[in-house]
Amino acid sequence: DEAKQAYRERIKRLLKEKDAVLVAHYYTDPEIQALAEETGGCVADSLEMARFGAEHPASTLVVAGVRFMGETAKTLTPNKRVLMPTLAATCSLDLGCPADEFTAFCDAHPDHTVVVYANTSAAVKARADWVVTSSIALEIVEHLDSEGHKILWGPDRHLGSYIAKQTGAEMLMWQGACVVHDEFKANALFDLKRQNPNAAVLVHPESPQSVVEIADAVGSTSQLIKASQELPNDTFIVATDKGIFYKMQQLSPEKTFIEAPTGGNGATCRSCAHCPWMAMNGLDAIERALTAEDKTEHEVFVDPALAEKAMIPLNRMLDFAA
Ligand code: CIZ
Ligand code: SF4
Repeated sequence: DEAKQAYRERIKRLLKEKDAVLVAHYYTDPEIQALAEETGGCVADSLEMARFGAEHPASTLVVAGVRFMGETAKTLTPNKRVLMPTLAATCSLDLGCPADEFTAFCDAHPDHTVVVYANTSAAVKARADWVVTSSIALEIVEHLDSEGHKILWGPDRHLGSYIAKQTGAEMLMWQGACVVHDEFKANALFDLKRQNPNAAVLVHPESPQSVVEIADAVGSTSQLIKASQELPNDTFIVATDKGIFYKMQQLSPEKTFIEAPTGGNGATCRSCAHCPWMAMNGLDAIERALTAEDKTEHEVFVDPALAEKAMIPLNRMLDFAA
């Protein structure tokens, strides 16, 4: 509508004026992803967001996603200004893994190699030997396992169990979960699959094991998008944040995408397959981030000493992925 069009025009102009680029996650709302694409920014998973931001020449990155993504951008490019629509956009995995408690867990198991998921604070990353995103976690754990490492994993227990099962690696597990993916229900998904016998089921491994077991393809956001293009099915049931439908539908306009069921017919679901923190990245918030005189609610800072430590396991991942 008109008000949104006006927002988009103003944001486009502001991005140019401020030498800024918009980097958006697949789970943000469709209009945010479209705006990032239109303005020469990117829409990606957290690994690609980090890489894109680090390589882009703009002096300011506007990170539309959640806090840890902004912190990662700042850690990798301390010389850039990193703004977020709101610093209040957090993640239940990050919240559920406080640095002091996680550090104590690591200290209690000094013979373990510490591998943490990207969905963590810079302080948790600073205590890790490796950072991984879901698109590269399997390969990195496989590599570490083959070298005989015992692994301490955090924070997502479902992703950790999935990786342990796939690789056979011995993994000590922090017990975190994602409020979105944890809500997918295997029984209801099974019923939905029966009603749609031609549909392929795509599942993100932050989902419970019972849901992962029903999947035709399991993977990170970018891997699930690829599967939606490559599998021959005309219909897909998708168990991840519904923000991802924007890209899937854009790449395969002729296919049908159905949301996987969350808790009790929607009556008891907390998130309904859309991350409440990703949803905070509205057009209004993006404009505020670019115009606010006082950037307290928008600018990401990471303590330089912490960033120096967090950079090591982050770069290990980026080098491994390269
Ligand atoms: O669930 C998330 O926050 C994901 C999938 C992040 C990512 O790796 O892109
Ligand atoms: Fe965190 Fe889950 Fe939201 Fe991703 S979808 S940011 S893992 S709460």
